[in-house]
Amino acid sequence: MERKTTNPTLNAWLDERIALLNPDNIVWIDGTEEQIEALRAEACSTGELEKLNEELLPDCYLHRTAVNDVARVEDRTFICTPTKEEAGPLNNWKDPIETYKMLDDIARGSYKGRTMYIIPYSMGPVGSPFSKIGIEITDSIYVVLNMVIMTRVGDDVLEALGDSDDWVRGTHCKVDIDKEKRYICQFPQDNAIYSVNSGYGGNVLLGKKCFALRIASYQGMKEGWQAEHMLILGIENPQGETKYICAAFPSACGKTNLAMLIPPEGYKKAGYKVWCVGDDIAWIRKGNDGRLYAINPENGFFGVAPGTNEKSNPNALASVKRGTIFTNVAHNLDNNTVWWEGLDKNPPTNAREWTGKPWNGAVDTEPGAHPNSRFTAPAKNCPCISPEFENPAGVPISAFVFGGRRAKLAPLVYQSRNWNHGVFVGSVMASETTAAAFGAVGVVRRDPMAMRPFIGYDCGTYFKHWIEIGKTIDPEKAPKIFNVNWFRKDDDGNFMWPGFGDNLRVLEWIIKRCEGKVDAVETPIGFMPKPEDINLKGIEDEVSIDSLKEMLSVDKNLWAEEVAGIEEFYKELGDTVPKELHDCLARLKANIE
Ligand code: OXD
Ligand code: MN
Repeated sequence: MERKTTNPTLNAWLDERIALLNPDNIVWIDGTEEQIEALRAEACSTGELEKLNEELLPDCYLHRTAVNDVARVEDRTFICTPTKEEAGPLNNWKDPIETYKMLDDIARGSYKGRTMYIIPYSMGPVGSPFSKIGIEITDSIYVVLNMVIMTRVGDDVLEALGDSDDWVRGTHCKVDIDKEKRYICQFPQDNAIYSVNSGYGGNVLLGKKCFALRIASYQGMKEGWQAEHMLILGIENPQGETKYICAAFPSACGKTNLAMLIPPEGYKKAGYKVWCVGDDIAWIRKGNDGRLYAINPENGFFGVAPGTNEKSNPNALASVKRGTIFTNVAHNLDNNTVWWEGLDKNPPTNAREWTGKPWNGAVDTEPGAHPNSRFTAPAKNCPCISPEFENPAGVPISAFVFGGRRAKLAPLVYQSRNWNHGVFVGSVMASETTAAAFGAVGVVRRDPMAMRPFIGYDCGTYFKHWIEIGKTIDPEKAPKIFNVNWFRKDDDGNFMWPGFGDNLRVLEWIIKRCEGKVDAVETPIGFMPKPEDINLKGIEDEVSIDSLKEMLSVDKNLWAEEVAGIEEFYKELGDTVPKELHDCLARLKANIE
């Protein structure tokens, strides 16, 4: 093998991997346009990618995964810690020694007849104090091309790494895409990830969920920082001052839409702007001034295509117009472009659906795009990408926002009383499931900080880490913590809040609270806006003041049920849930009685 580095741990690991996997060829990915273009051409020649219309979608490609391999697989995802307790009750656990052996047995010789690609990548701008380096080996060009969009790839990463041992070992082997032998395993103590028998994004782009959340959350706990499943957005007021918010939502709550929000007309006219720093993951640490700062460790968006349209997210739509890889969407054969449900009302009539079968776009047929079909788009394409996107120091965080999909219970917005109470609010986050995910519809799934599938260690210990972080920040400088619910429904089952760009009306109240510019009402669950402090100008026809009052009400009976649900959840999490959170629960219980 060509040695590209003197790094002893990297070279030893590669030697060992090569001996095990037995590739025909080995290619170091340097991220140069020349190399990437050659890989695209190769993938097109084998059918792994299809080149789309160069005029309408320059540098864009279509990929189809195996039909059994279309989403993250939580039941096949394991945290491999020395003891089961370290992984905690929410994670699937496997013994690390046995699991390495099992995975090696599955992967052994599987690169025979294939090429091993070695991808040096940085999560975060190369050289930023926030950033971390990973090496992923893979036998998939699709993975290489996605990683090149989603992370920073190239020789400068190897240079930044030097001879350090602080890098994440990532092994990806397609093997046979056998769903019975599919495993996505994280070894937090070893900085290692091992993924076999999948070719789908979240399972194989190891920088994303596996590293930037599961491994990084563990690193953060050990090293005093945080890796969170949060978007980061900046709100610039007419005076040109920008405040940053980090927000966590479970899947199917419109996170990417919020991250790229377009201000309502009135706000636009007044001079408000919204800037996207990140749509999925935030790495957070204390800056020299004692405030918390966040970076987006990613370099692109791996977004859900269906439902993305001119109204829901024009910025995302603009982002996928060039240099994008589409996965499992419908292929319009008339003009060699792509389509998905919810893009517009004109499905192509001469098309292939996501599996590649002929499709005529009739509404009563199967969907054209898979519900979890995706786009992989460079962040720099986004019209509202923040000027601070590449800032190695990150952006200062004014507020953390938690949210979920609750038809009745949670008000439009409330603020926690203090940091610990905010951690409590995040810890009990829950969302009613939608058709797209997790079996039954409308069931409340607890998803603490939207991190349920992504905490690389014990959940109660993760809460404790949040509490500890709070102890190190001056309360004056700590981000304020809020909860929002865009999904409240009236008794007829209609959504009460218009959502999308109008969510800025709620974020405006949040920012004003952070600046001490607006009062609030204390309620049993926390601080709530006075209805007149949420700006309804321009949407008076859609949202009456009475409706707003309803959205800001606390139904004590429902909250009593919620308390029972939280008690049950904390019991499931066991005795690592910190006392501070039990105290918050006791206070909530007393308040609503
Ligand atoms: C994602 C997810 O793909 O959270 O970002 O599922
Ligand atoms: Mn996500």
